[in-house]
Amino acid sequence: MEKRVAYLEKRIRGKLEHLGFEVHPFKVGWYNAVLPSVFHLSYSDNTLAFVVLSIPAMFDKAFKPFLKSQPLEKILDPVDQCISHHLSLVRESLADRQVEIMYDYEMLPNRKPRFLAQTAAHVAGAAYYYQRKDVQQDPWGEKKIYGVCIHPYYGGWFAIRALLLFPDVEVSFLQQNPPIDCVRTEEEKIELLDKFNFHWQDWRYRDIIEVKEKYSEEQKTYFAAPPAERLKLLGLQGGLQRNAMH
Ligand code: B12
Repeated sequence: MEKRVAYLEKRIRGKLEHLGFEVHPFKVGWYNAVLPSVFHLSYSDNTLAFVVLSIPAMFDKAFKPFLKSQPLEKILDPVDQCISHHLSLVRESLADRQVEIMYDYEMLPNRKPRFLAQTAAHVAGAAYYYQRKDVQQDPWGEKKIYGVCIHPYYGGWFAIRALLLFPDVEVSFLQQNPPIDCVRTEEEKIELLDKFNFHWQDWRYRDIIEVKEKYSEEQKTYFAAPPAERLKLLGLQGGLQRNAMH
């Protein structure tokens, strides 16, 4: 790997890994190559980017401490605030570099997502993106079937949170590692897409492979609750109101 990439990767990992994030480098050209131009990132092919995932540990290592330490903005989602807090710290720590941060929930004026998180995770080798076209005997007829990424250690128990893009860093020799195709058989792929599309609320698609770690009961309860109820569950409603008054 190029020295500059290794250096930046080490700096970014140093800031994020102990908080329950994973970081995977890729080149914009790998991403643009599999997408039609409406979805292209408008940077040259050799531009360096990183995709940032949250893994199960993020909830205890980053999110709960964040809630205790930071005043919350009432209108923004607390997990999103936590993530943008930590990625802003990464940007500050790399003050000598221009860094563009893109979040998974950001939409463009044409109402398309700013970046396709699953495609980025796949081309970066972080998590295989299983799509309808990966199945030969398609049982779904006219139905719209959304694809889903599966991580080799965490199955579906993770989220793709952001891209960090370095507009002034061009890398020619970054090696592309293919994602691990961990959902091997046709039957399992069908089962996965079925569960993700028609039963995603029961979490079972996330266990399509054996996982190293998954969300705790507390984390599941938090994410399953309607947004207005979530902080109450962590016993933090009072804290939010107190902060919101200041
Ligand atoms: C809009 C959106 C939705 C919409 C529409 C879904 C959709 N896929 O279009 C709705 C509201 C339905 C939805 C629902 C859910 N979503 Co959603 N959603 C998104 C969002 C914001 C954008 C997705 C999008 O618009 N894609 C556009 C379409 C056209 O892209 P596409 O289908 O991938 O097609 C492209 C590829 O096929 C590519 N392509 C072509 N050939 C090839 C070849 C290769 C090799 C590759 C890699 C790509 C590629 O080209 C196509 C474009 O032309 C993403 C976050 C993001 N920024 O990406 C989350 C995201 C996809 N959702 C996610 C989740 C978890 C969910 C839910 C379970 C709810 C939840 N949050 O818990 C449900 C499950 C689906 C269901 N059963 O309803 C996760 C998926 C994580 C994962 N493991 O894959 C994401 C990534 C959010 C995240 N932060 O992690 N979602």
